[in-house]
Amino acid sequence: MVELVLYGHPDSGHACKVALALRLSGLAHRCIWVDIWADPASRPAEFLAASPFAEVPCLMIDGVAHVQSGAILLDLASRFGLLGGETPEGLRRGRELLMWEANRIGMCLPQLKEARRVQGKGFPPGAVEWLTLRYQADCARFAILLAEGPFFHGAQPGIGDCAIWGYTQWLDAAGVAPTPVMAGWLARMRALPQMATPAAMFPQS
Ligand SMILES: N[C@@H](CCC(=O)N[C@@H](CS)C(=O)NCC(=O)O)C(=O)O
Repeated sequence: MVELVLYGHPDSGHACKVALALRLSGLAHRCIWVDIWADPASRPAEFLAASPFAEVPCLMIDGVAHVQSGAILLDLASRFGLLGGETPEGLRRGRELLMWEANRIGMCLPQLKEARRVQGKGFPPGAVEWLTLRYQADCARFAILLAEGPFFHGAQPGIGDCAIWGYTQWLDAAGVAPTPVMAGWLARMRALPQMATPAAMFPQS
């Protein structure tokens, strides 16, 4: 059996993407809480040895470190043939969704959330407005990509749904509102039996 160990933190949407994929996959795994707000040097030595930027998520697969949430999701889908990785078309769909997410909605939402947390401190004038405009454009693209749904991968959620969930779960914290299409998908995601709160995904040990 493959050993899967995920380093993450409940405030990291990137780590939540991978935790959700593991939960949906049904693959046995263990999550290890890493304090992303502490001095990186204080993080566990085995984590620092595995993650080149000392960032989460970092997924150990049989002792081999895997970083960058999108790359990890693609690895899981193709290695285990799940969450879109069952077919070449599903995998292509996953790749397209992940690239869109990383470049667009997964770029502006974490920044908007952070801007609210620090009350704009350190953000140049106009940055929040620019990010908000990008989010508004992303909302229209979200509807095009979801199409008839109910999930981005069709009848069942896949890696694309996990990636897009990562930060859309925190629209309130980012100070933006969901469109009706987005609200419907978020409700379906929340209703998944494998869904959990970020704190339950990464309990502090
Ligand atoms: N592009 C990376 C982003 C990872 C990232 O930014 N991780 C943040 C948490 S969301 C982190 O570990 N920050 C702690 C630090 O930089 O010290 C991915 O997709 O995995």
